[in-house]
Amino acid sequence: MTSAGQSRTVTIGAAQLGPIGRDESREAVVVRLITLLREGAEAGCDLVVFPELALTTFFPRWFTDDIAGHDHYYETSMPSPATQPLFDEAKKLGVGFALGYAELTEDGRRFNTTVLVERDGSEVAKFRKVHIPGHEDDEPWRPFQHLERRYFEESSEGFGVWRAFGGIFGMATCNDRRWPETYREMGLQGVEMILIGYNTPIHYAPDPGQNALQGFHNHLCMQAGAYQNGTWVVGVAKGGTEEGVESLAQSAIIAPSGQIVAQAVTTGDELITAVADLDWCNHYKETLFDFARYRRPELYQRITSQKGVVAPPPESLAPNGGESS
Ligand code: CDT
Repeated sequence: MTSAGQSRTVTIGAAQLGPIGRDESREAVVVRLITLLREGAEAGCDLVVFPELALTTFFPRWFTDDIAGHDHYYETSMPSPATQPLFDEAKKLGVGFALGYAELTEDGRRFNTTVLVERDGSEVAKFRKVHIPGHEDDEPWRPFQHLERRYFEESSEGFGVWRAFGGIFGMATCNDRRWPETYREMGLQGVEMILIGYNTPIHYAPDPGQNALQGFHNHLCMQAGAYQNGTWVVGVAKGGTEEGVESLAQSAIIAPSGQIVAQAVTTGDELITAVADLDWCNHYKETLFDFARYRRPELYQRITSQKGVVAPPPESLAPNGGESS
């Protein structure tokens, strides 16, 4: 509640998707999206959030010599003839949505993009994924590949926020959620709800010891980001076993306290909802995380001036041989 006593609430739906097969048409997927959207409308949702790359299978798991070999997985316009029915239905129902897709621009650039659309059908913004994980080149030793760095360019647009749905909204995509800078960049712009779609394979080839922790790490980073910035976070999976690859589900709606208030229980198409009070953010933004009062940016210079780790010199090179005086 605000001090004046009115509450600002957004009824939010996280529309988790199960697998999308490589031969499944966009038209068939859009039917699934519309089913979830209608369920959201019945539940009173203002906004329904779909996952990353929600129109096709997760194609970066396959190598093609020529990058254009995967062009058919990209959208060259949004809406497109195949996605127009989703836009039309959302406008008719008065429900906004966020939709992740592969974007191929007119000048041939490839981004992992999310579009945010208001309840009246107007586009609020497009967000292009900033942190692109995985690898660029063929690595056939892996049971499956994660070639996002071959098929997508890193966005240099950063993390914007937009006034929409009666609050301040931001977006991030999958791997972005693991980086604290993602949330803090938006936190410093007063964000009140961050929408995040993800495709997270359970098997992590470079270090399979992390496999069993995928669910823990997913919630750990989003809950921390929510709490440390006093914001709602909506994490939405494309989960289940897609083309033989098992991916994490566990979509979650997280309050500014860091608590999970709704969580998916299946690995398939499933809508979870919550009534999000945006003024709850202020309990954190105006107390422990009163940035203007407590932050010390003058002591955080490395965060923007340095990319990799610069460790102290080895003890043998230290002026006093590493002995503490
Ligand atoms: N889609 C996406 O960004 N997935 C990554 C997998 C990392 S493993 C290469 C993630 O962070 O969940």
